[in-house]
Amino acid sequence: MTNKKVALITGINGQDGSYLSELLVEKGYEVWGTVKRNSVSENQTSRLKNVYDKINLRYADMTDMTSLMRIISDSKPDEVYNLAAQSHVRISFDQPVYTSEVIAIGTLNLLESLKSLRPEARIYQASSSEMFGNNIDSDGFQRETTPMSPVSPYGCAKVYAYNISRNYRNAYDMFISNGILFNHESPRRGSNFVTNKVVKEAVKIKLGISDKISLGNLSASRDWGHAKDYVEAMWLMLQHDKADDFVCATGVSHTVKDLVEYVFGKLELDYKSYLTIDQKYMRPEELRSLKGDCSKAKKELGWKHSYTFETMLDEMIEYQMDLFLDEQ
Ligand code: NAP
Ligand code: F7E
Repeated sequence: MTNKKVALITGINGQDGSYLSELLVEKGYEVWGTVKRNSVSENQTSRLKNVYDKINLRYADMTDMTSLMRIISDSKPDEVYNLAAQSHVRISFDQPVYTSEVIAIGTLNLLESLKSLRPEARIYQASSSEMFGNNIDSDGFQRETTPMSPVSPYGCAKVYAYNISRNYRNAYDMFISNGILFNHESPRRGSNFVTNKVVKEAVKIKLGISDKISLGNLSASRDWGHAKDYVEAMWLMLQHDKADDFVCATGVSHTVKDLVEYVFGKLELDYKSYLTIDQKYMRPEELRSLKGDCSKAKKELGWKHSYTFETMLDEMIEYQMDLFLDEQ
């Protein structure tokens, strides 16, 4: 018998899952996580290398309720962090049904499984600023009370997951909190998201490995924070005295053009010599601007971010530079 708290993380090998598992292992939790079957297993757990020997991994898929029931029965979690998703917004236009099955029905599969097998578990639902679409309050911010009108299949599926989580919280008295997280990045960010794509391509140009970068909409703006700060907020939400919904953001917004200028400038490159615009990176409908007000999380959870846009990008640039120099 162990007195350790048990945490179950769906999508443990994603960007956030990897940082969260490190945080929870450090806090003394017994950590379990789901990994989705891929034809190539090499590198699938590369983000987990710091904790690989200390965690319990099981194959499971959000679309396969039996696999979720199995890992819940085996792990008997006190806390569940539902992070699994097809998380790429533009790809959600190419795969709208799959994206909805994983995020919307997948979340319902998980909640139904927990309602039957582990109703006392505290549950974190990974909700997203993409749910707001182009709604902005009159002071220029989005917050917990901002209406939601999503502009992508991903955003629509996340709104369903958000609503069903609130419904299960109220209907069945389950402890379920939504973290409405704005964009958060890190050296572990997938390289087809714009921050890591820009960093990686700029470093390749700097090292003479490449001479161009193609992007889509440069005028969209985002509130970018660091994943390490945001997983701390997930944990705080499940330690709170009541289940609730919280925005996590930095409150500062930059355009994609600002991002490109900063990264290329840091590497002493003029981006105009390398950049082309490619329509294939444009979205059928774009979310134009995000800037979050996280006053509620600050006040009620005592959460605050430590990284800025600049320090987060500096860390990503340094990481990519070291990676490419090691390979050469
Ligand atoms: P990520 O790096 O894309 O990780 C997603 C995880 O979900 C991966 O482990 C992935 O496995 C897994 N997954 C995908 N499809 C699955 C399925 N059908 N069944 C089981 N697992 C599946 O995303 P992230 O940045 O860590 O984000 C974590 C969560 O927060 C996601 O729900 C995302 O939508 C949400 N979110 C992210 C942000 C952000 O800016 N990062 C902001 C707001 C909300 P594979 O790698 O094997 O595909
Ligand atoms: O795009 C523009 C693009 O794909 C950011 C996910 O974690 O955050 C993320 O979604 C902006 C968009 O992130 C390229 O049009 C220009 O305006 O990095 P992104 P996202 O769509 O904001 C939310 C909160 C989530 O929940 C999601 O899971 O950058 N952009 N050119 C580009 N974007 C990409 N990917 N690639 C380009 O070439």
